Amino acid sequence: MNSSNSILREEELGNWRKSHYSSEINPSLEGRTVILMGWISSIRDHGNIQFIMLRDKDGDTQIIAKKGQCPDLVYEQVLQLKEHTSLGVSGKVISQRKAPNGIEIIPLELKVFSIPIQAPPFMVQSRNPAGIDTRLDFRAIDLRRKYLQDIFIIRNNILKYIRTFLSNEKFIEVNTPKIIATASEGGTALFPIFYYEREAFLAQSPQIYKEQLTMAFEKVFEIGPIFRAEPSRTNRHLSEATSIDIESAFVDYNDIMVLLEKMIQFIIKSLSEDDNIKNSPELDIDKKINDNNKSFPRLKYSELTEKLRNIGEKVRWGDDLSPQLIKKLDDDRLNNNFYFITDWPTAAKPFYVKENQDDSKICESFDLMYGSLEISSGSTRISNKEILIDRMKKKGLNLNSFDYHLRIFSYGVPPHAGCGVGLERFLMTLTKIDNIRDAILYPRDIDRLAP
Ligand code: AMO
Repeated sequence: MNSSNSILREEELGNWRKSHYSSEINPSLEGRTVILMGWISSIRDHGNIQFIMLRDKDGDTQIIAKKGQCPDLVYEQVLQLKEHTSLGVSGKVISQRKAPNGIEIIPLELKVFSIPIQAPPFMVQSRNPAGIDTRLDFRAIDLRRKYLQDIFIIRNNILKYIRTFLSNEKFIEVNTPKIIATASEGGTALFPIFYYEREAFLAQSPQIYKEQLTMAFEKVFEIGPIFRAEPSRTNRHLSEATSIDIESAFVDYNDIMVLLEKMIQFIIKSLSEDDNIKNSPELDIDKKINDNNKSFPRLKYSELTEKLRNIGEKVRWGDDLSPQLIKKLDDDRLNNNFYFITDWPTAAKPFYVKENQDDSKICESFDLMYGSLEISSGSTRISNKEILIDRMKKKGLNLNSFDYHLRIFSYGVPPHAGCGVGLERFLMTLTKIDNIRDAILYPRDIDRLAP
């Protein structure tokens, strides 16, 4: 592509700087000379006129090179340009109703920063350009697609609204260790690592730390990675996911459900009013704005298992409710809707979850669902040391390895409750993504450790 007799050569940035982003140029700048920088997303050759789409982080700008209208050298250079070239353009703004932002640019001088050596293995203009594995192998190029850029801008804004909401609710954001000594969510999904002379693990969840922090800060949240050794290949499991963990003192699981409901409604409303993304074709919230302004249905675990048995499914009390089983319910309240499944069997939940006062077989817990997808789980936690020790023994846990946690419970742990929301799964419910790997920039799963 970069032949020796080419009049295109790669140049340094030097003293060129962008004067505007694409979003900042409009017909009011008619006649002005601007400097734009980005990459070429498409080129169209119409004989003596060349149309180039120059894309930057905000969108496209049309560059129009007409023979005789722009300098001869620039026209000759334009004829040699290729898609994906990293380019700077100094040019004059003219109005053009049909072009993005109502303008186009007549190029006066070009600066080519980087010429592609070969064409990428897929077209970035199309919505489904290649299988997900090929796309992930070239993820940085895949992310040049408008479709994915919209998804990650939506993700960014969801995080912004979560922080705004929780901060308004007087929570503080914390960061807890990701290299830990013991498992909080059961031993099977752990990633062991070497930690100097000892064995350690990548954190499955900040559970133990967020509970401890309620002693001092009362209301905390953390947005960070959780690591799960998930051997299954599904469209909803990652080995490294992002969790929004929330924990509060002096509340129970009912209060956390109300908080989650408010948070999700706040996010949906904020997205629907966000000028940058409210019109994005990737956003899927229209129905949710109408449906979810009321509280989400709450269905007890025992109610659901009974329903399943009534339609002929062989479900025993205590069994997990798989997505396949939930789909069988065919209940309008559950399809494409947020709802809670509450009061799970105590045996099905981790050691820190509080039993129901009247019936120790069930516990003060919930899963937040969207259709058959689990978005979050939460519970009231055990705050009494003796009860916690007793439960840990019943679960067969080694008390010595939890010594650092148990000792805290001698010093006045408040009643507390909380939940963890899987950000990628939540993003899937608000967009049209059907594979969780497109909800995270560089997914990790059993088959993928790079890029
Ligand atoms: P749980 O294990 O249910 O609960 O995880 C909470 C939420 O995190 C998301 N999640 C995942 N997302 C993608 N890939 C995975 N492998 C994965 N694993 C979990 C899900 C899930 O609902 N400590 C408790 C939370 C709490 O009680 O505060 C916990 O970790 O959306």
